[in-house]
Amino acid sequence: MIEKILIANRGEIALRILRTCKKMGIKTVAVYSTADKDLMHVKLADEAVCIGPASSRDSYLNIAAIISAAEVTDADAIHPGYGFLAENAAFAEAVEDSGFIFIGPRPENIRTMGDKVAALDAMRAAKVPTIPGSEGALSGDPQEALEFARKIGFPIIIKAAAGGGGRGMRVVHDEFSLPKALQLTQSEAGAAFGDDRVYMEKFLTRPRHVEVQVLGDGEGKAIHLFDRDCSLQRRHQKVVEEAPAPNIDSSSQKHAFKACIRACEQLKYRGAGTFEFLYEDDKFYFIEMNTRIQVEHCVTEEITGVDLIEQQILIAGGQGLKLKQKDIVCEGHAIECRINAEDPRTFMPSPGTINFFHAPGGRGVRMDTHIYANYKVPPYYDAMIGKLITKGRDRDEAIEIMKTALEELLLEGIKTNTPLLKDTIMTDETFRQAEHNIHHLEHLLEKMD
Ligand code: MV4
Repeated sequence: MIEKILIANRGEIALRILRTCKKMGIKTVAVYSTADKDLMHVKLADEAVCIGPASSRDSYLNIAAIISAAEVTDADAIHPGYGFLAENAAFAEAVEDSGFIFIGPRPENIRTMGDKVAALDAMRAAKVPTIPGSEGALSGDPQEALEFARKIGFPIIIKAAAGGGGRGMRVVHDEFSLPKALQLTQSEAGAAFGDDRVYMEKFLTRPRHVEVQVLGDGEGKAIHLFDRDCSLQRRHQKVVEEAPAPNIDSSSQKHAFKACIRACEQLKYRGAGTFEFLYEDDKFYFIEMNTRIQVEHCVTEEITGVDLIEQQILIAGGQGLKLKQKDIVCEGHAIECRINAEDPRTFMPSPGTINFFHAPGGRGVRMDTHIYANYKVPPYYDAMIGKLITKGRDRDEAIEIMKTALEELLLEGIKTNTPLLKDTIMTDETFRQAEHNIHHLEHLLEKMD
């Protein structure tokens, strides 16, 4: 039984986890850096431990400090949230070796999904559709690479096995550029990750980013909780997400959902996970699996009514997965806007004191944020200060509620991306028709200036 959870994170997700702990009658331990003593969840937690200075390297990424905090407070389990140590297999291992429950997958599954070559091997074994490519690491021989590329057809993309989330990849358009591109991607990967393995895929030119939420019991049973579209992004930072993914071919979708469940069953996957796909011409292609709760989990909660953090805690506590696939129904449509402390035109971070804050509300509106009036956004961490989520009977209604909610969101003292969300994105005809792909927002921003 889990009676006390240490929350190894900060900001809105730390508060999100704390809320579910309170609902479940579980005691909470907040850990915080010296720059974060005024965080809302630190005030609300049963106990709070300072784990180091502002720099995340010395606090939120300090494994020894976090485990010490769990020891002195006698916590039973550690929830890593997202980012920081959430997908660090060595952390999950250290947590378990110290006698605590890691609220997440087994370290071995985290490690497999961190190695994109191993992840693709696991997916092919489970018959999850992948992009035509080298099916394994390239040897580094330019002749071998050229043969793969000719078979697949240009353009191709070379990706680092240790990369992911847009790091360590290079698009190649012709045979002439291939040898240099191969060498560069390899040496950059070696320098950045200490692992120079790379692989090749056909480059899809106008895909959507569609992902599937899953829950596994760790013993070979798993369910899916439908999909999300996260195509609206800039520089690999998602800006707007929604669930379910609109305009998806229903037969391809059924196959993708079944394949995700099959993969979880083969891996004996434990807890919450996300299968990321590129979706083009009515087909799904697996690219990566995330072994954590994600920022955008809220839109899935809104359409299914499932508290995903609660499910993570129940599974980690050994209560298994009580939910059956037939219990999971998709109702309505949800949209999430990420609210960032940044200049809406230049995207420069805008930390500082929030002089005034009014959160939007009303039917179909949820705002997950840790901010409050006179809170000072520190300059040391991610610019995301909250998420505005709306839910409607259908996509059009969710968008209309979002427009009203964005107008109602009042925040003074720092710059935020609210004007971009309200005036540019929610009124954009391509977005409103759900005809956008992963490049759309960047094209839209180019046209603006
Ligand atoms: C791709 C691709 C096109 N073709 N792979 C970028 C992040 C990483 N998760 C994988 N990424 C991509 N892989 C092939 N074979 C295009 C991207 C990509 C992308 C994917 C998802 C969301 C946003 C993106 C932005 C640029 C490129």
